[in-house]
Amino acid sequence: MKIHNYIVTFGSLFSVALAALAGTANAAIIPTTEYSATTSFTSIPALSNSDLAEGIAPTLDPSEVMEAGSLANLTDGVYNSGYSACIGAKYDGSAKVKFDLGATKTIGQINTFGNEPWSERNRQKYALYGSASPSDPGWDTSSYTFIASVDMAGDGTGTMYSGVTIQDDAGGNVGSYRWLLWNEQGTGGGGACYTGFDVVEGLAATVVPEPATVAVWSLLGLCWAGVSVLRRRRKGLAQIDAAPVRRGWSEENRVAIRRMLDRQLTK
Ligand SMILES: [Ca+2]
Ligand SMILES: [Ca+2]
Repeated sequence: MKIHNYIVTFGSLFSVALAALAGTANAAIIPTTEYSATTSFTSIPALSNSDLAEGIAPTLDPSEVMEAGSLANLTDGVYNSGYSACIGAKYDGSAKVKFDLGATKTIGQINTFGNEPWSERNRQKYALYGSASPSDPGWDTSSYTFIASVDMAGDGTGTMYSGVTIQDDAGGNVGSYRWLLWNEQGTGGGGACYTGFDVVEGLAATVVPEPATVAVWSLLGLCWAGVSVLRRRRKGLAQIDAAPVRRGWSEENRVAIRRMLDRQLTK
């Protein structure tokens, strides 16, 4: 590789590092949504049967009733095809469900799955809140930290399932919470039906360097690597220059050898 190419490469890496540095300022918890005719999604992680919410019993706001199904279908690790967990029974556009993870956990993703036993019921629309309180924060959203809101475009007609994944767009965690308050807000058809609520464990909350620190050290590392490569190249060239060069016979020697051979042959 020529020195010019090294300079271009270092320049590109420097730009990438600066872009990463700039990007960290805009990190946000962003929902991604998708309708699917089957349980196979392209942009939503598969339903998990080993997430932090698996097997726990969600509770419904005592002022609400189930429209159909059971909240246990949210945390059973399987896709349900019928009346899974249909909430918003009073058609008032709000039904809260609470999840207690038992202890504050680092959450990497929250993935929710809707299904459609009736038209439009797989359209997901809700706001999600979290709390790390050691005691039950109750049903008032103001006692929680807002995490994200979801309002799927379209009505999902013709598709059986819907998926939503809530993640940090910069690859970080969603947050550390014990309690999740899920405020389902209904759709045009009334209540919505869900078949999965996954709380996926995030990266361990150990000492994580600030993004800016990581970027600076990465840049220093790249510079050191670049200088080392150039040094090796220079050293290699100097060694070649200093090495003794094998030269051919001089004209004088050739003449002397020919004379010796001629003398031997004429004897
Ligand atoms: Ca699950
Ligand atoms: Ca289920």
